[in-house]
Amino acid sequence: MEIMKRGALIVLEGCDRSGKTTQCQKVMSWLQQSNIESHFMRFPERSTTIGSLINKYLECSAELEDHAIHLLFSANRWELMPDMKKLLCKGTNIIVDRYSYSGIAFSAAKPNMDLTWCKKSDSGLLKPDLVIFLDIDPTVAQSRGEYGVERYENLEMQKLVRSNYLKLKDETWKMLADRSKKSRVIFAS
Ligand code: FDM
Repeated sequence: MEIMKRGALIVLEGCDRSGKTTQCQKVMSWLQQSNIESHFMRFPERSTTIGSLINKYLECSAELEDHAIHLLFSANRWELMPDMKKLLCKGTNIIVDRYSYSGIAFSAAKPNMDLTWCKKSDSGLLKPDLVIFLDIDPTVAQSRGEYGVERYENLEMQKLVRSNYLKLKDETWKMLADRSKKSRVIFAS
């Protein structure tokens, strides 16, 4: 009997414009070139009904109470859990651009939002095997292209988000510091 090895759940986290999407693409292309079964996901996943409401909120075309939008971000992860479980069980690795840490770090950066409360709705989600945090000085991120288009892209918010991430990190996180003011290449082929 062939025993199927479970896939790995690898999460990339960081402030806005920290380079997560670029690095996810590099990891994905390396995995594909190496014939390692892998799937890319991102949160929020804006294509679902919940995701489209989140998208409107981020684009500032809808207003939602802070706890309500927090719970929608969380629900967006829960609705994708069955698909993620299936992929992992058949041995596919999943590379995820943002996960529950974004949910907590961003919501808890708002006034009157409590970090402990923000953790609760994600309790029980699949636990990542690896979290890679791309650390960037928020003032450097601010100088990157298209900054300021969406709701949370302002310096005050991003500084609070970064400090929340630092509260959430544990010894298992891989911290990658930004060493250049330009885009970094950490997974160059
Ligand atoms: N964001 C993302 C949250 O506030 N909560 C969440 O749970 C998640 C997953 O949405 F500003 C925020 C973080 C960021 C925005 O932007 C999504 P990108 O460019 O799609 O990562």
